Amino acid sequence: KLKDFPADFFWGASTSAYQVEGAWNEAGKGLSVMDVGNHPEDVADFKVASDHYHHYKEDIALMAEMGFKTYRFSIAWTRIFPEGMGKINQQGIDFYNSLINELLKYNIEPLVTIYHFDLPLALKEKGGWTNRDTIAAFVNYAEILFEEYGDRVKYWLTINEQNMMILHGNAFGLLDDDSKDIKQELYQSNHLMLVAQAKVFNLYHQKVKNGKIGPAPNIISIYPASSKPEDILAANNYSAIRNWLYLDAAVFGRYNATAWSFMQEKNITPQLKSNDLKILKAGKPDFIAFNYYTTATVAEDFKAEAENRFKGDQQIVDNEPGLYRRQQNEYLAETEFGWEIDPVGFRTTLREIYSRYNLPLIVTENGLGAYDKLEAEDTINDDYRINYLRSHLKQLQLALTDGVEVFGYCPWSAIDLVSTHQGINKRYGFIYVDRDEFDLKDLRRIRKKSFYWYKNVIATNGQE
Ligand code: BGP
Repeated sequence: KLKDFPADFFWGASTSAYQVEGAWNEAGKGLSVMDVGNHPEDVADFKVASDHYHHYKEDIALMAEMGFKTYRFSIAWTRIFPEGMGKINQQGIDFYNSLINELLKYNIEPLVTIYHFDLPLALKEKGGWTNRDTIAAFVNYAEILFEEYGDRVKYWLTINEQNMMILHGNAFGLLDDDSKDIKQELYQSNHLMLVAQAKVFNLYHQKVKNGKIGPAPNIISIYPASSKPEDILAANNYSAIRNWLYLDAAVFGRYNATAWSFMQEKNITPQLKSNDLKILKAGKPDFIAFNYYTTATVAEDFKAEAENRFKGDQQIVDNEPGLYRRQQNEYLAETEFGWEIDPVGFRTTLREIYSRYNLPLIVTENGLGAYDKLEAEDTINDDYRINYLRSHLKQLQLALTDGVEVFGYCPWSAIDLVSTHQGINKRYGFIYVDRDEFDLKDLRRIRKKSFYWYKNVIATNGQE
């Protein structure tokens, strides 16, 4: 018999500041790396995005209409500290006060990501995460957020998808493109982010007694391409480097041996200061948030005959010479954007995380990017999205039945927003935003078919 979703389950959805807010240079906001990044020319940048900055009341009213219990959003570091540190921008503080109060008006619990890819440009210019001063800047920024909003925000996420920022080469603009040894600098950046995160866990627990904080990496099950022992070893390598490195550091305060020896072998071990490991150990999360879209299937590296279908970013993420190479999974269907769809892998992933860390879990992203079509009478028939989410929820419920402790589900995304590398027409939302890549039209909000479906999911606590 299936276990019911807990009565106080956090049904909601997610967004991030630079992808949804727009108002990129308004109200005292400073520039972030996302505002100035090498954006592909054929897709929208983040300057206007969904203009949530000016539409947030309307957007939150729509979330309330769906019955959201929680809303996961991120705070733009550069609205609070235009230069990353130093002078505070009061207009930025005020904006998030209004947004949080608007949510509370509808009894929607704010779930706040402190840092979602949008490193302040001023910090990047001083070396970004390769500069130890960025640790202090991040801790100070977090401390201001706890002081300003900690009375009303009870759930915090430190860093969104730190693992993707490291594994995607320099796709998130952390470093200068001409940096000497990108991989080494990325793993150094990774280390400083881990230390900064641990400090923030610690600080939060000292300062605030009745709230919770956790990390938010992207975690997925990794399959071996065959039962060949070398392929199984490849999957084991990839899991250690892609998934567990980040969560082991966050939860246990240490690097796992496989990840560490990988860094040694590639000559990219971070420089540790004597206190770093102590700091890592001292900071503990209260829960684990994670993002899940798909799984990955890998083989041992030296199969020349295995044509690699995965290009661009994914090639960087999923190929590591000598250790693993991504393959297509012949059993899985794909989205229009070539992402494999794997609901069963969601259950496996939930089990893997829970059994390794034994902490409560919340899903902070899961969803399907598609070219939605606005049809007559303002309808969007996104049955593909409903099917994707329904099949994942089914597996989530099976994982609950397995005994995995999950306290919330926040698909990506609450409302259409600009994809990190693929523009506005790769849509994920329950709410359509009427604009194109380069024609802003009127930015009208329109309820998709999935909007009504999700409303019913929430109203029936997952029964539908
Ligand atoms: C995650 C990010 C989100 C969002 C999402 C969808 O990696 O945390 O910010 O972008 O993926 O990805 P994409 O926009 O590339 O389709």
